[in-house]
Amino acid sequence: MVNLRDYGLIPETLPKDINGIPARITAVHRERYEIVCEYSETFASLKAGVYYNDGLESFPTTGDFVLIQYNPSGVSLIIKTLERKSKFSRNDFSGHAVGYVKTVLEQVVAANFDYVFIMASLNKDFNISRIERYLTLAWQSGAFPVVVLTKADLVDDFTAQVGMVEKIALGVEVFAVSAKTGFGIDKLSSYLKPGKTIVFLGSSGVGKSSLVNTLAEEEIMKVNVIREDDSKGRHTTTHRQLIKLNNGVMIIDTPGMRELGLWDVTEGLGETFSDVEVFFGKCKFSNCSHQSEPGCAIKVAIENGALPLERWNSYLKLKKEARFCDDKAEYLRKKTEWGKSIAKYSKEIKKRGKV
Ligand SMILES: Nc1nc2c(ncn2[C@@H]2O[C@H](COP(=O)(O)OP(=O)(O)OP(=O)(O)O)[C@@H](O)[C@H]2O)c(=O)[nH]1
Ligand SMILES: [Mg+2]
Repeated sequence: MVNLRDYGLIPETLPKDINGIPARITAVHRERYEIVCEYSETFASLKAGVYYNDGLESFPTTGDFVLIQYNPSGVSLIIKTLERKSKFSRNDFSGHAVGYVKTVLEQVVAANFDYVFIMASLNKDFNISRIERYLTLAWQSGAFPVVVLTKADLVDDFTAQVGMVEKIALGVEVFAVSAKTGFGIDKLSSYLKPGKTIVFLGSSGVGKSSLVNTLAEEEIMKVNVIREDDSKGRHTTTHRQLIKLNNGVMIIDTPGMRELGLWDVTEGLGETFSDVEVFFGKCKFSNCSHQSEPGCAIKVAIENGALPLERWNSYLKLKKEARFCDDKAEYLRKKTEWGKSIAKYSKEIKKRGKV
């Protein structure tokens, strides 16, 4: 028997009078879900009437807790997605998603994690604004970010890079590690606690799966042996997978994302850029646009070095994107509502015609 507490479930938080039994999603395939429940690790599919017809239930994702009707001799049936304590969600503007407003606009890609390990490689593609972007996403998710700089064995001195990240990752711990030599891994121990779930985020090739294997002390995840100056072997991990290590910690390994755009980061911005936002409200004019007005606190802070210009530019860039996301989401919501009312109206017309 599996105890789902070991998988992070707090049974006391389950809704009262539930149908079915709880389970956790460990991977999502096209139509099949890998799950773990008290009886076994098994497969499940969605109950169509719940997920497709009325469209009110949010589609499960890796890390989700769900309720299932257990089938001991075949595929179980997922009947409900339980409330999430944290999530990464992407706004889906492709128009491919089906369902009503809630599901059209939100594609949840991982759920119920405690920490986000933002991973970037020390030896190349070291990019501060990408880390800022990940930090914003992480704060937005409801979990706690940690920055893990990888491949420490390939650089002689990483103190400058760690310092640069520490400057922008306010209130967040920054570690340099090597999955190859084991350097720095012991420093992560305060996050590697039984029952906790950590999601690994970062570009392809930074060493997410390698770190899983080092922590697991076995080859759980496939890692391609690539030449360091070669881009071959990228996108080795192809789907998100929740792995439970022997020490009880769970990791959601993710494929490196090519695009990090179009996530709604409105809330996460305030936390990531708290050093920028302290200057707000200090301008001479309360409606200052921080462009050329006299007495602009931002302008002064940039001039006297209190606010680095790059930091201000990053803030503006992400803010613009968040606003675009908000507008677009609102636009699509209205459009969907409008579509629905048209459909209702034409149904009524047809009905009247029949009478
Ligand atoms: N030298 C060195 N190489 C590493 C380290 N960690 C990972 N690598 C190498 O980097 C390459 C990519 O590692 P992966 O673990 O597959 O990277 P990933 O982030 O999981 O990549 P995707 O699955 O494509 O998103 C492999 O060739 C690893 O051997 C490290 O700490 N030191
Ligand atoms: Mg991988």
